[in-house]
Amino acid sequence: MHNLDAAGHVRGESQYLDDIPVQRGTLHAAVYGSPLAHGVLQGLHLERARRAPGVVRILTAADIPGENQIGGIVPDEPLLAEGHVHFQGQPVALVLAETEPQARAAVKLIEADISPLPIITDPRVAAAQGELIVPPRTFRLGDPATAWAECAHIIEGTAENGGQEHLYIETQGAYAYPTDGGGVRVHSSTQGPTAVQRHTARVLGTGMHKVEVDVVRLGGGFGGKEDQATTWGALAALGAYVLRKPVKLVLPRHDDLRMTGKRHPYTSDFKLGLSADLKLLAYEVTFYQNAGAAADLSPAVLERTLFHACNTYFIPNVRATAYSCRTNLPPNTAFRGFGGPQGMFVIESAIAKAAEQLGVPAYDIQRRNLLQDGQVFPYGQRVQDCNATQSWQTAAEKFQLEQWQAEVDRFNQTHYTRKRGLAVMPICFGISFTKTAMNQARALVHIYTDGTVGVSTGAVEMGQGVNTKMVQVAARTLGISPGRVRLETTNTTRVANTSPSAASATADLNGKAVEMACQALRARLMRHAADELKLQYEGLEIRDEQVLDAGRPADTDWEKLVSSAYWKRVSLTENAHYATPDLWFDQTQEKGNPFAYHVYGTAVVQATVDTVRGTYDLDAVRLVHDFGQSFTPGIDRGQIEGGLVQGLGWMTMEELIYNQEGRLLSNALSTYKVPDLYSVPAVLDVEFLETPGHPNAILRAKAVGEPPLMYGLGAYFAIRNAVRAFRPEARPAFSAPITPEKVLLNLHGPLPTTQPVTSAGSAAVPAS
Ligand code: LUZ
Ligand code: MOS
Repeated sequence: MHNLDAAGHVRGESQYLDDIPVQRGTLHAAVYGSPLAHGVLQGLHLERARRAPGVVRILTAADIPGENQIGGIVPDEPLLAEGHVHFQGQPVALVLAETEPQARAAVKLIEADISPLPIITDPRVAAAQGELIVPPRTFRLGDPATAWAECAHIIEGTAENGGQEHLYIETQGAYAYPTDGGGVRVHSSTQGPTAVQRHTARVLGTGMHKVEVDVVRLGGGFGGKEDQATTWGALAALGAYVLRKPVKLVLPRHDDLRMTGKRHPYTSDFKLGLSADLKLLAYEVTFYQNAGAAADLSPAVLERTLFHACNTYFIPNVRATAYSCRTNLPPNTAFRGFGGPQGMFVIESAIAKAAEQLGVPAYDIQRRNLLQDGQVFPYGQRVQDCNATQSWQTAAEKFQLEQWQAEVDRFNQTHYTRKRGLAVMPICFGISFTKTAMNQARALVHIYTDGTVGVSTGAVEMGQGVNTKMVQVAARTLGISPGRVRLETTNTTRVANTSPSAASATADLNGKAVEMACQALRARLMRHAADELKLQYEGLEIRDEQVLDAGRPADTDWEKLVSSAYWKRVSLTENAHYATPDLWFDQTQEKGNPFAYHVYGTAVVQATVDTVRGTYDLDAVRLVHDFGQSFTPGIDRGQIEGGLVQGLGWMTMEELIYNQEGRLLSNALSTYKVPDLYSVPAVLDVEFLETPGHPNAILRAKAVGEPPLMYGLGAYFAIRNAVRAFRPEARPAFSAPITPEKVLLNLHGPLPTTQPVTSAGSAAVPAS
């Protein structure tokens, strides 16, 4: 089955927020953001902006009828700044005008009196000053303190990664209008309709029942709209509520880049102990997360870093500590992988450093320490149905790893201006929201009297193909053609209290609810058929829209059956609730069973470095991935390709640069480089691992959204290996992204004697 959206996208017919017809009288909004990253807000000069052409009203914190608070996990984030500003671009005032250009022009006439306060951009500085978002957390297994004595080798070091801009093609935005009875309807480009609803109600000082949020689809989310769509939804709703007029707020790209949070930069210290035969015996790691100016989702991201601190390796003695550090940057947020990639980059760096000190290939260490059934993760969950070794061996055989490495070595012996590097990147990713309560979903299914079907869920279509999956689940379960099924918009009045579409779990959670609703409807229809046709219920089934009795066609089909059920007053609507079984987590012990299952896979990455210029090509990525029993292989392969390339970009070229004043310098696509078609490896080979899938996965097709991003880490290590093939004494810092500038300096620059501990995990440059 093709992706339902494919034709509409290609023809430009698919509806996004900006395609919703604009009602007469709609006002257009633009946001005035703080010009300084930290200070006391003494006063606002709005007079000139108020007199500007087309301006109808300017709203500030004082106009908020309810609570000026949108913090999801910690209540530390005002919708509009009040008293203090904490990051550059923090929303301070909302201009409402007759046209969008008028609103944006008026914003430029606003000035603020701000007495500056000291600005922190570096998470280690924040931690040293006690600026923590939440208390630190530590995951423990065994006892590293005593294990060091048994280690033949102990490797210590530092690793850091930069942030990452989501760069969804559709920027943040919302369109809100007043509804009958004093409510408001918000069309929002959000992954979390309920989050927008909840915070809008809070800001307006009304009940959630008066706020309806509707989502057709997003032009990309990647985590950037899991929590941070709320600001723009609530601002548009505030305007609509106060003025009783429709209000549209769509961020221009430049505002979106500078005002919204991104993937968290981290800087981390590691200590890894190995036995003489390269078994990992002990690991201590401390993560400093650059959270930005408010909590947002940072505590949850931090937690997932700890969950994935050992990637796909068993280490019997672990102590992993994580600090969420408050800085004066825009609050960083969810981004595909959600802290997992940051944790995995550190253990892979530690292994790479161990390999180079011991003079062995990193893959010798990786291979000897893969997880196996019966072992235990540091967070207490038992390793079950583990495909780590299977995926590694399949990759090693299919891609002839040893010969491949030998070819790379031969190439390097005979070439000087180009050098090659190879890296293996195995992954393990836990599927479920780490907050157990969020692992629930509902579906509402209507069968209409003509036999067509409408399905509503809490899933948000953001290009990942979840609507196509939901249609497949409904059609398969009911035994009818997918052409009869329509996926409705995601709407809080049809499906309430939803979790955001996130954590790779959306198809599983919502799909299970759809499956349950459709199973109930099918059973009800089969009972009705049994009554009508005087047949045994047990022998009845429906396949390809034909009712079968003990495998032979009975005297009714889908359409006739539905119609007759209606006339006999049988309910044709079902609402189902799904909650993932057997999940729990005890935060006082940091132990539990947080994940429904894990996804495994192994990628091999080859890079070629131009040793004169420092530029490089990613020649090939060949990977074996555990899809379980995929029922949408085209969509799932697309998720692998997209996630991988997003990971490659983060590791190699996407470099967020804030200056010491907390101003984003890489604030446009001329200064922030993202992968394009030419960055995609010439060879991109995706092999489906033969596995039975998992019963907690929808139709045994395992979650596929986030895991592939982490294959991209392999690019960092492949490039690093190529640099060292040219200059064996080079010790490139474990500092991602490994841009061509860094490669060039490592090829020809001075050799650092010790690895420098630098700042924010995003390159810091002096204020200009
Ligand atoms: N969001 C969240 C997520 O709230 N909890 C999670 O565990 C998660 N994981 C991945 C992406 N988003
Ligand atoms: Mo996401 S990082 O699953 O919104």
